[in-house]
Amino acid sequence: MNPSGSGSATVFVMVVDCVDFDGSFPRTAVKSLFQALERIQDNSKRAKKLPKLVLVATKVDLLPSQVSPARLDRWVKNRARSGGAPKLNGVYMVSSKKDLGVRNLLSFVKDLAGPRGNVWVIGAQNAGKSTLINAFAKKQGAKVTKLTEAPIPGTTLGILRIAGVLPAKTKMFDTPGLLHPYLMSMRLNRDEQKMVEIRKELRPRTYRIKVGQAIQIGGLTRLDLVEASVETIYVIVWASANVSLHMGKIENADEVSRNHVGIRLQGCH
Ligand SMILES: Nc1nc2c(ncn2[C@@H]2O[C@H](COP(=O)(O)OP(=O)(O)OP(=O)(O)O)[C@@H](O)[C@H]2O)c(=O)[nH]1
Ligand SMILES: [Mg+2]
Repeated sequence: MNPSGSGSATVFVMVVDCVDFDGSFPRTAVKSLFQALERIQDNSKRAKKLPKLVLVATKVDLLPSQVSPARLDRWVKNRARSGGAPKLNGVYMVSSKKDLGVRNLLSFVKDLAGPRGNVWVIGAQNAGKSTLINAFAKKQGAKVTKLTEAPIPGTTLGILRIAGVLPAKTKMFDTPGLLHPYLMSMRLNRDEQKMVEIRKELRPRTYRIKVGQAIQIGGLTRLDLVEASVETIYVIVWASANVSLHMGKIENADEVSRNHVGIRLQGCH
């Protein structure tokens, strides 16, 4: 059965990076997309052609393995709702690298798109769009040119039509990632971006700090505990293992960063 009911639906596959959900969730694009969808919906004659939206949280292999799938599912839906995504046709957690959930997602997208649909893979830079399409192609055993995947945001520069993965008359497009100028990674150079990139399963690093103490997060940022209503607080840092952390007194923190940023405290020079 074709759930789109029309045989040719437009499907947006919105790819979000699990380990940087808020940073990779395309808020502005989602807002304008939904405003456009609402306008279409108001025009009841065209209601059948309503585009479909599938949210894909990718790179689940990087999350700590003890995170339960049900909890993750709830969390993703919550974050998406607060990010402004009202109605989703489907929510999928996948790993293109470890081939988790790719088959299910692909068959869902195929059903939604129907035999002559258009599938647009959209999302923030570096979210994992091209890698996901490559994983689709591999699943299909399609002989298509592999799309370029890279840890550097802004790898795909134009809209690319990918033939041979979905049925003949269905079109699938890879798109350049949307830019989030507020992301810290946008201010780093390529080497630094590679350094902060999360390549292995994330492990939390926990500190117990009191007022007057600071945690230096690589050369990226520093957290000073200036005031607290309790004696100590726990701080959990989720970052690539390549980003070294340092805890100490606030009064010494400037000196620590002067002496060690770029050497022992990496992530930025
Ligand atoms: N561990 C892991 N890494 C992934 C996964 N999917 C993508 N990546 C990595 O994430 C980085 C970005 O992947 P791309 O597919 O190039 O991302 P994109 O969304 O196409 O990026 P732009 O073309 O810049 O918009 C690459 O280093 C990939 O290897 C995944 O499922 N697991
Ligand atoms: Mg790409």
